[in-house]
Amino acid sequence: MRCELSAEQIQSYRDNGYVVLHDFLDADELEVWRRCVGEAVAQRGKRKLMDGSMMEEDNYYARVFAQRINLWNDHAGMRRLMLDERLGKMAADLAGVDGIRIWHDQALIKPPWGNPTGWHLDNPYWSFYSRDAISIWVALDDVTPDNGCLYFIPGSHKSATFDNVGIGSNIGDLFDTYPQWGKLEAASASMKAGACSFHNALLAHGAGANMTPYARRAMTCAYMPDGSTFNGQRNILSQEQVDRYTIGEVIDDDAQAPLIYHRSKDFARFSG
Ligand SMILES: O=C(O)CCC(=O)C(=O)O
Ligand SMILES: [Fe+2]
Repeated sequence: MRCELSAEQIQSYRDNGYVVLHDFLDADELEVWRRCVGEAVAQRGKRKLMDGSMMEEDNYYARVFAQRINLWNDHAGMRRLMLDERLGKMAADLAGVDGIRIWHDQALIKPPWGNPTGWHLDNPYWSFYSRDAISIWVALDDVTPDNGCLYFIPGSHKSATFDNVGIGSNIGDLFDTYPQWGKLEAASASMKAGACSFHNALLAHGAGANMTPYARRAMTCAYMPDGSTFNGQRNILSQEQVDRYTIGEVIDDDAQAPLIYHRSKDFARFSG
């Protein structure tokens, strides 16, 4: 895994709200990621979350992608991959924060001839608000505009708010709320399998349709800066967790949102 980040890459992330890292995984690592994601997704069946509280619908959205969330919860190999401290350090360095927790991982598998992923922001859906939240998106197949690569509106993270604009089947609905972004050109992010991108969770992004007869597989993880507080939204939490937290309380439950990296010297949980 190539984890080094140059000062230019960090600056580019801060300016544009995303950065693409080519040659992230080598061929052997890519095989491990593909195998683990394949096993974990197969084992989930139609359940999006392990507890079955979110099931796959049979509609337009199910043909955007198969979404299987928090595979680190129920597959040992995914747990090893997702809890890797090196990923947390990359996210912390890009976001400019001290500590990183997993909010949720998710496999996003756009099926053959799959629908596009509408323009959206990530963080407004989550149970905490942060301008520094960040996600990694790892390409498990080569991705191009032909099969549903990501697109970003560079710099949009700077003027985004936390208002949630639901994601529907009109891919451009987000631009009704942010008409100034609707005049800008999007950047496509073609990648070879094994490359990855990081994007700010307030950056406008989407993905094209899959115009090929092959699946477009991606493994992603959403990260929460350590110290983030509950905002009252359920998102992936259980009703019991929602009832337990009060608004403004720090989300620091390691069973729900494990701390995978912290800059403090005494953080050595996963580095042995
Ligand atoms: O893979 C996709 O189609 C969308 C990915 C996305 O929205 C994300 O990773 O936040
Ligand atoms: Fe997203």
